[in-house]
Amino acid sequence: METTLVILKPSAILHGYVGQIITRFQQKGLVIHGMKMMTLSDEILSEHYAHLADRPFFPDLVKSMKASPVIVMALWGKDAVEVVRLMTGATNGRKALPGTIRGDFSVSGQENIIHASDSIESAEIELKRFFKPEEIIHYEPSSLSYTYEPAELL
Ligand code: IDP
Ligand code: MG
Repeated sequence: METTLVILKPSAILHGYVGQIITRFQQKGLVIHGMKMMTLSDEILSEHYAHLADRPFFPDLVKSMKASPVIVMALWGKDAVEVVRLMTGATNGRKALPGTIRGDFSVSGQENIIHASDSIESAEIELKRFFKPEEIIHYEPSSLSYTYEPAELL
């Protein structure tokens, strides 16, 4: 099993899409192990988007991530990192396939509704960036045997 980080960005919060997005993750079978609302600082955003610091849109991106509080989530499940990235869709909402979260809720390259960790390594780093250890609470719902086949639970 893996845990991945999702951020519901201001474009999700300000449009009122929070419930619909969380519902998608839950109906897929992902388990919420952590969730909180927070305001992002320049410091945490510079760290989180360090790979984009020299891009011309970086100041706009930081401003957009501070337009409202965000909701950060730790989602747990089999291959959770890959599953959530597939559900997220391509970065640009106009290119993201219908059926994905970005494909269904965004027509923008920047205002693309959610962040999702792009690898197991990134997920580990990003979960530590946004959550204190005690804010991630591991539990296994009793429905797990209806979510996965027995071999997948090993
Ligand atoms: P990802 O969110 O799909 O992993 P990244 O390349 O890591 O994509 O970019 C992080 C975020 O920066 C994107 O989700 C989007 O909000 C923003 N971004 C990326 N490329 C562009 C762009 O070309 N114009 C405007 N914003 C962008
Ligand atoms: Mg990324």
